[in-house]
Amino acid sequence: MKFLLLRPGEEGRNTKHLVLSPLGLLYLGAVLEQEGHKVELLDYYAENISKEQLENSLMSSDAIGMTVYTEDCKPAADISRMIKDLDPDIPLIIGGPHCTFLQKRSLSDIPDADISVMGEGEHVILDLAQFLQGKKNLADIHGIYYRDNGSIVSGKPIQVIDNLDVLPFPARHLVEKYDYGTSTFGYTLKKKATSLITSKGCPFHCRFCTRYGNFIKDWGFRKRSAENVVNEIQEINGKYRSVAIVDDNFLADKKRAHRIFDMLLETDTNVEFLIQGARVDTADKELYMKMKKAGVRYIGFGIESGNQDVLDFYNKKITLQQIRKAVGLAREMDFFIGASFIFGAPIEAKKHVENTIKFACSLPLDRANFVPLIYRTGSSLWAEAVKNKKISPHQYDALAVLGHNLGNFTEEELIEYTTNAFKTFYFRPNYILGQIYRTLSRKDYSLLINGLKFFILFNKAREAGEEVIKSKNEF
Ligand code: B12
Repeated sequence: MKFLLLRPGEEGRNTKHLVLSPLGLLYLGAVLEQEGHKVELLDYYAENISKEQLENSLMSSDAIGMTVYTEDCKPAADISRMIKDLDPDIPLIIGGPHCTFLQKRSLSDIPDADISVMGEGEHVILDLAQFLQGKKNLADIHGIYYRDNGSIVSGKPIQVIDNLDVLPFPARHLVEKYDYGTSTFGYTLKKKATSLITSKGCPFHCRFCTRYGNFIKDWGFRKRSAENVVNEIQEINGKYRSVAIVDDNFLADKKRAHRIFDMLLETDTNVEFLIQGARVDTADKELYMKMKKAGVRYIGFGIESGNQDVLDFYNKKITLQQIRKAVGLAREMDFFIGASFIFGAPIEAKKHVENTIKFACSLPLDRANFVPLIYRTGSSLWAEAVKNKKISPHQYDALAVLGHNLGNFTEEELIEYTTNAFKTFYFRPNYILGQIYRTLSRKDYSLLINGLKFFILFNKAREAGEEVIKSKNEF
């Protein structure tokens, strides 16, 4: 069979934030090819795909697999409609975060899809290939919803993949035609860039985080072995200059992290690493020095607040002291340091917001991202608010504002605080001089260019009175 894998996105999608390779689809491509199926991948994030181009690929395909982010529900539904207009009988399977978080509802959100897969797709897509060849019944397949005589029914319960080392490495050749890793304002990865995942889940339970572990039994914190990870890095060494490690919590198991970098230092790997999800409580000098030598260039911390009571409210289990130590160590290693902060916890008053801005400015950060708290499906805050009838169970997300009885600030105040935070953090002379020095010392002018782009866009948006901040998730 031939599978056409798609990552939908609206036109110009790739200008909104950093775009990394569609790793989820690359794993599906790998297991399908391993089973002897043909695979093609089209990524609307990486190129503007015409209807003719889609039709052309459809003609030689037996089934479609589409990854869906909640943010991209609309383009996903539009492209699904186009597919069914072009070929009403072609099976259309959806999967990815939106399907895993929204489950049954995902088939209503994407009315032209036939089957929705929750959780990991590697084993399920092979079962679905069997079904499409008449060798298996949908009712016997785990982790799916499908249409049956006009109603939406489920297959067997979701299963997770216990031993991640059994999975083949992602089929990166399917996206060799594309370029990834360019960031609009933040840190741009040296080309060619790819992404890599070494673990699934996170052992912590931050209350704002939309964790699959909150509602998928056994999702837990599962890790690939250090050997398996290093083998994959060696396989891509020479083909890719940079790798974004997209784990939710890559350094959670420090022993494994030490082993990975020890092994990398024994090889002649020449790759630059970007670590997205790092917790401050995993910072230690010996580990960071190994990371530096092995090619780590960027580290991103979830700092969230400059108030200990807010960190405790979020069950973040870190201290302000630990934050200072970790960011200080990362600066010592001359890593490019990004951090994200949240405003709007229901215990927060204006004083808390001011403390967080002051705290962010007191840290030697290269990029700070300030976002309003959003109660999103999959987070324990959202589940509690539903239980307390503050949010309807059908509402995917809700801003933490007074109007929703979810916070102490109005939407206008939240937007004013976050906009002001960006201005206060980025429009500091010592910050600007620091970035110019770092740009010159690193001879990496993309930082300055991105910084200038940010200033211009920030001012333009402010003059136009537009929101510059809404959900910008940028490294
Ligand atoms: C890397 C990453 C980013 C990067 C790059 C994004 C990119 N598009 O290139 C950056 C930082 C830019 C980013 C931005 C954002 N992100 Co993000 N991101 C991730 C992260 C950490 C890893 C994604 C990944 O590669 N996972 C590894 C692969 C193997 O898993 P996977 O993609 O889920 O695929 C598996 C299954 O889902 C399934 N599957 C997937 N597709 C399909 C298709 C079919 C047909 C089948 C059968 C199965 C299937 O099988 C795959 C293999 O097991 C995830 C969290 C996570 N751990 O997954 C969050 C996550 C995907 N991001 C999320 C969000 C909300 C965002 C933002 C909207 C945040 C914001 N407010 O701005 C933005 C914009 C998102 C966008 N549209 O791109 C949410 C999505 C929630 C949702 N309901 O859609 C996640 C899940 C985080 C979370 N816990 O909530 N993100």
